[in-house]
Amino acid sequence: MERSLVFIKPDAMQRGLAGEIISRLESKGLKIVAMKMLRMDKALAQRHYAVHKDKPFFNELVDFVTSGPVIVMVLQDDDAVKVIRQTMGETDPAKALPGTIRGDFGGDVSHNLIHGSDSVENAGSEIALFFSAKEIVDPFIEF
Ligand code: DAT
Ligand code: MG
Repeated sequence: MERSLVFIKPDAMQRGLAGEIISRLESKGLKIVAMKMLRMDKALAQRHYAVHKDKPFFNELVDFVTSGPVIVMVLQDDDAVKVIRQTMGETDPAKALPGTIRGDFGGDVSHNLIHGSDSVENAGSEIALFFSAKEIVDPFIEF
């Protein structure tokens, strides 16, 4: 079982796409094991995107992702990281295949609707940035 950090970015929230995006991820078999809505402050956004701190788009990225609320989730499944990245599509929506979230709902490279961790290792540190251990709930339900 693998876990990944996903958040629905402010553009998707503003466009009313949160439900559709969550629905696609659930339909694909990913289990929600943590979820909350928040507005990131600059410090959190800078830490989350620290690997990009020397990129020319860093300030624009931090401004965008702090511009409104996000829904942040921990999703769990076998191969969660890869499955989520495939469901998201490529970073640039213009290059993302039809059938992917970014391919179907468009936007541009700066406003691409969704974040998903790119490796198991990064997923672990990203999850720890947003959630404490007790906020992550085991998805096993006994009726
Ligand atoms: P991803 O979100 O697909 O993991 P990434 O980690 O390379 O992509 O970049 C993080 C975010 O930074 C991305 O979702 C949007 C923004 N970004 C990436 N490349 C960009 C570019 N060339 N111009 C503007 N923003 C960019
Ligand atoms: Mg990335």
